[in-house]
Amino acid sequence: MPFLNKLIFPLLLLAGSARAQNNSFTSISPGDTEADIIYKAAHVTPSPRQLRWQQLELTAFFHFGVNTFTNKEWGDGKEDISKFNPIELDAEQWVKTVNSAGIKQVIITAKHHDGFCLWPSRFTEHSIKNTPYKNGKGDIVKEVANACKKYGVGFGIYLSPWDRNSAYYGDSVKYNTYFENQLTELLSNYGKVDEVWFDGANGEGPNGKKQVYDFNSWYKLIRKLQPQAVIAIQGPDVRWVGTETGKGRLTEWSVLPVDEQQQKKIADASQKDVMVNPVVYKAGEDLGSRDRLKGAKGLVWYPAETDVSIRPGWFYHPAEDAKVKSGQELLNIYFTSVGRNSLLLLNIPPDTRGLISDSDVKALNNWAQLRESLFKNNLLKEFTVRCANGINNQMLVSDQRSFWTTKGKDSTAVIEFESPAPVSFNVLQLQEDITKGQRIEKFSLQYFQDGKWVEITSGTTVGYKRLLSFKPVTAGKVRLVIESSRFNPTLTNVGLFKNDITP
Ligand code: FUL
Repeated sequence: MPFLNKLIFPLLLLAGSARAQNNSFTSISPGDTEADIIYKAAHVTPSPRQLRWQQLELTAFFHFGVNTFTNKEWGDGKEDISKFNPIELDAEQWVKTVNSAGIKQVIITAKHHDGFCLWPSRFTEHSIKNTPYKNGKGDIVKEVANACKKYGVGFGIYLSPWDRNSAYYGDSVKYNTYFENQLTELLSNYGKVDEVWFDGANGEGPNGKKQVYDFNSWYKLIRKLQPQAVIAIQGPDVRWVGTETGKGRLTEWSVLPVDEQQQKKIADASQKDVMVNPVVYKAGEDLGSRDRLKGAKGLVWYPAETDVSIRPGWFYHPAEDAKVKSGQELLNIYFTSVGRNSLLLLNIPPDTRGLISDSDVKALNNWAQLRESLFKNNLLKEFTVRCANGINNQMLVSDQRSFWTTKGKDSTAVIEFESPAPVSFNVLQLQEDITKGQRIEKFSLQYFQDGKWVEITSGTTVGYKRLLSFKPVTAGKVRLVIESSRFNPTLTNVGLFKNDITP
């Protein structure tokens, strides 16, 4: 408990003001029964900043820096920064390109592990101010922030705590002050910041020493200067899904035991080496099911983010031009990230010119077209909806911004959909109303054939969005069976879609 006190409770205090207005945290008392815990879990909801973030669905990373010019993934901080000169740099091209593919927020690597700053920081010489770029007068953080403002796109910063250049690194007090100064510059000089992304990697500095980070002070500073910003990964608002494959868990809860927010736990699980074997999740692996919640000291809304690069590396490497993920591969990733109750953070690294290269632009456009054609027509719109214990049944297949739920205390339901003519479909989309919490634990989709109901597909969690694809089925009568839920289930939408190219 003292250990927990030290690491968790400062975090909770920071979330305090937000918690007064919402229910993103609940404590568990020693006397709470299993049923009490599940009731509490069903009523934990996102904070306003988390809700906005989850509704974005898609965000982008721009990994760009001195590594782009040295062709490295992790720089060691000794790079010759006179090589940094992206003479055609056009941040508007970056932002427009990703935004036209449906991405609503971007994050720029203001400083990666090598310590090089893309803005003219007053606190180091290892920055853009000492490069040939715009004769030392450039500021790429500002260029990206301005482009975001112009196109109405959210703006976020990645500031690596691990800094392989700073002489202060490893001298905890000095480095923490240095970091806080840099963070203050970024949070004060570029307008609204919507996300701050702290990486979990924590290696050695130039003197071989390891740094003890003062995350709690940094969180306080962010809450003070940019209260709307979510703090991701080494932070209290957004959790790393735990793999960079683009494939999240089949069962993904946003309500977790509070110790999943422990700074040490996050750091221990993060990347230790530049090359890692990808974590591949098996069915049944999850962080928030009933068994996992037993013994929790508190429950917290802590949604997952799936980060993956459009290329094998995070930074641009010419040798990877032919290895850009195709629109179809990105669609598969959309299903295994957004479609598994996680936000997708897709990295698109600009090249040495300072532009997103043609191959990446093509793949992004193609991905957007595939999503657009797949999701444009919800076939259930023509169906009538029946559910004996349901409230707002017909709303499920309309564009209305409301939610469906069950009467009384019913935690199960059978929702039937019927149309005069059979239709063919191969994708199911479900969305819970997460402003009420995450509740559905088990569901199945069935169709009526030869006098009986036949299962098409089934799943566990839904959350913000669940997508399932299957072999095409043709039917005029289908039903969604909610087999188990933590409290009255809610849904904002049920969709059936047909695509000729199935993931
Ligand atoms: C990792 C870093 O080490 C990678 O270089 C990259 O920035 C990725 C998003 O996070 O932990």
